Amino acid sequence: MERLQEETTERLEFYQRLDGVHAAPLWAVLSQLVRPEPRSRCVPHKWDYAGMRSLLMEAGGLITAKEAERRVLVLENPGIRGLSQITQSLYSGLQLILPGEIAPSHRHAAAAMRLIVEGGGGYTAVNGERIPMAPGDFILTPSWTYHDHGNLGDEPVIWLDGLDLPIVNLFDASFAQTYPSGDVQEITRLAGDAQARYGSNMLPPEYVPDNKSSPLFHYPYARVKEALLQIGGADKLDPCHGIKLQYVNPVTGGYPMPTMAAYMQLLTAGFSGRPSRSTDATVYNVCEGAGVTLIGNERIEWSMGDVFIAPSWNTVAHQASERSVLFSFSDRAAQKALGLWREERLND
Ligand code: GTQ
Repeated sequence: MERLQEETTERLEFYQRLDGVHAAPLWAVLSQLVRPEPRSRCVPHKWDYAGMRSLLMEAGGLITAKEAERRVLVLENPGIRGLSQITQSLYSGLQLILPGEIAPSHRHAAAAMRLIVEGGGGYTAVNGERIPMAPGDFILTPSWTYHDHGNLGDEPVIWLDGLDLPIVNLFDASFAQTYPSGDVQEITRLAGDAQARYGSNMLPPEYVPDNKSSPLFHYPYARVKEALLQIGGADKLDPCHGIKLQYVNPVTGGYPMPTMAAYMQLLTAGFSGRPSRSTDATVYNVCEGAGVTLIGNERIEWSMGDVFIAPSWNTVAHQASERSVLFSFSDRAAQKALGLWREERLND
């Protein structure tokens, strides 16, 4: 696939005429187009939480959440600057809501996942229900559902957003609307409603979902951590991933959203993982602990709150200097649905 043709003047003249009719010779681009294996333009990178937090606070003094609509610092992969993308397929950013603020209600075709990093008293309203936010909580906003955010507490609330915007835009399938009557959607359900209906290992009889996302919007950290610790005390660790669980849609047992997958993993103190690689570029957030992850040729040192990215098909090996919990998300759901996803475990 790496063959290069010798170009004659005759051929070059021909290519020029092709260019004039908006056509091009495949043989000149074939090896770029049909790659023998993934070679991402994205690079491994870490966004240091302390630095990003102070920039977010600065943003908090410059613009209100209401004026910004969403006061977010977009995390741009250094290999593809200017596209508002952290990977080829995903958008990610850090969002701040200050006490008393409101981020007005809107809906869009893009689906969002959120991992709360800091603060109590924040909430997201989805589907007529207010979902409280606590650090480590995983919260979903399915495609085309109205959502607004607020902060009823007395400290800043910060979370990591993950959206499938680049996928929606790849398909030129983006729609968005603001809520028709005011900044805040009408609350029609009691707090904990979705948790009770769909999050108790039970479902309403013959339940038929009305969209492709999990009807459960809130996966509290306390439960996830308890599960990880319980398994960690009993089981052998996976040599690459430690103790890792994936978030599920309770109706299907599958991924929580049609495009995105998300995970929480526990690495015991001193864990030194074997390298593996997969086709889904993965965004990590450090919920607890500290360590180092070797990604391709980069060495990424991380601690609580840091966000880092492992591009597609880069080898990833985690090492934890203390007991650590890592959240991660990727486009694995989309890749699997399309039959593209691959994984390889390497022996080191
Ligand atoms: O919270 O609705 O980071 O619409 C980017 C776009 C967050 C949101 C983002 C959004 C949102």
